Amino acid sequence: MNRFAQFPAQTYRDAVSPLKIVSAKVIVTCPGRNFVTLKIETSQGIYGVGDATLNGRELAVAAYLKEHVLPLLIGRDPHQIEDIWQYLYRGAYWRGGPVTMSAIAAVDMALWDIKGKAAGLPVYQLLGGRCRSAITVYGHANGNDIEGTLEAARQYKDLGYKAVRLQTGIPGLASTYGVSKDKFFYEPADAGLPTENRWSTEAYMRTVPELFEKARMALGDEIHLLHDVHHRLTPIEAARLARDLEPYRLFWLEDAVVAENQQNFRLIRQHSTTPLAVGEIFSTVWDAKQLIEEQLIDYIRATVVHAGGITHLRKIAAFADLHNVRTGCHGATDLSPISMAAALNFNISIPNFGIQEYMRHTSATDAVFPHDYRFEEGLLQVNESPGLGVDIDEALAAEHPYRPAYLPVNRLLDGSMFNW
Ligand code: EZ4
Ligand code: CO
Repeated sequence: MNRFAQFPAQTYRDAVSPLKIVSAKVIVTCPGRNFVTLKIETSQGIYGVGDATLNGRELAVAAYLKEHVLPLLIGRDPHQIEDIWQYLYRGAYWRGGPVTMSAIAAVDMALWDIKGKAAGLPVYQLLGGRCRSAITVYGHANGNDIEGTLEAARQYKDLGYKAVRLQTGIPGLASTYGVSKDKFFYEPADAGLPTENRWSTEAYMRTVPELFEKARMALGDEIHLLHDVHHRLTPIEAARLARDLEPYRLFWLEDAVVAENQQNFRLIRQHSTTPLAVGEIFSTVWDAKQLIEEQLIDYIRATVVHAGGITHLRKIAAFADLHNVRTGCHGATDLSPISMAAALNFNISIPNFGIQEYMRHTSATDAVFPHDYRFEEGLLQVNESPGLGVDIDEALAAEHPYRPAYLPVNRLLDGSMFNW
């Protein structure tokens, strides 16, 4: 017998099912802010949509998809989600990174959408069904000063939110992360060239504990309070802030330090019991391996669009579940309603869901992306329609052409470049 005999020469482009991918296109639209959407069409008229938005670098992902991914999809069986994922990930040779993983994510979402529509089931049913009745979300309360932030937080409480993130302007700084011009719709990518912010860690460290002390007094013990440091502290500074915030029992302290060096989080852990969240900019499980394995964090913020789609996020979540880490998917407005729909189908199907970030899209965005999910009393209800329960209105999308928009950059008071 020939030891080197091969399996039958099936080409994996051949559809196992009768369904075939016949066309795919990338749609860039700016209904108030930029979104990149992938639409994959099949031989049986079923199509799927995926989000490929990477804030401030949108056209890089659009080009990656158009030039290097779409030609590889035509003729494939859209049901082969895992194989297509592996083909795009391993097959590129150049693994990972936000551009590649956002492109793969868009394909993955669109394929799950197609599978759901072909089966006549919402995607979460294909992922194992419901593990909970609805998805707890947190909103963003912010103000130019502590009083303004508390006022916004009261409004979220009145809307039924069970969790709210608090960010406040810092005395002495003209602007900072998380404080919006329009109080309900925060969009940091606000200019054709990056806006310059100035930063003082000292001023920030003085203000935040006072914010949370007053917030507990004003809002009570019941509501979950969260805060995003947005990568601006060193490990020892973060350890001190996390310790100073302990009396106010935060749900989490997010992105306390830059996570490129995963062991940064050890020092914070040694000094504080404030729960830690990180990972909105992670692309793969490898960005979080040590963080999860050593239980250095409590919540992993990796999200469906920037971390390779539902297929890869499920693996991250399963790995996290082994280590008592829950999910807390990124859900800012730069993630389109397609990402939100995918995240909700994912969240409802996994055992270790923690919380979902939810920033409202503007009505212009909602009109371009009609969707079935809905907010009720601090919870998001998931679609019961087949697939992801979200669509793109292409005619409307075409009325909003792309506009260059960058995230801000951040400098210390002496002018040194810093993390935004
Ligand atoms: O700054 O999505 O927790 N949410 C965040 C976001 C990010 C934006 C960047 O595009 O940190 O507001
Ligand atoms: Co964040």
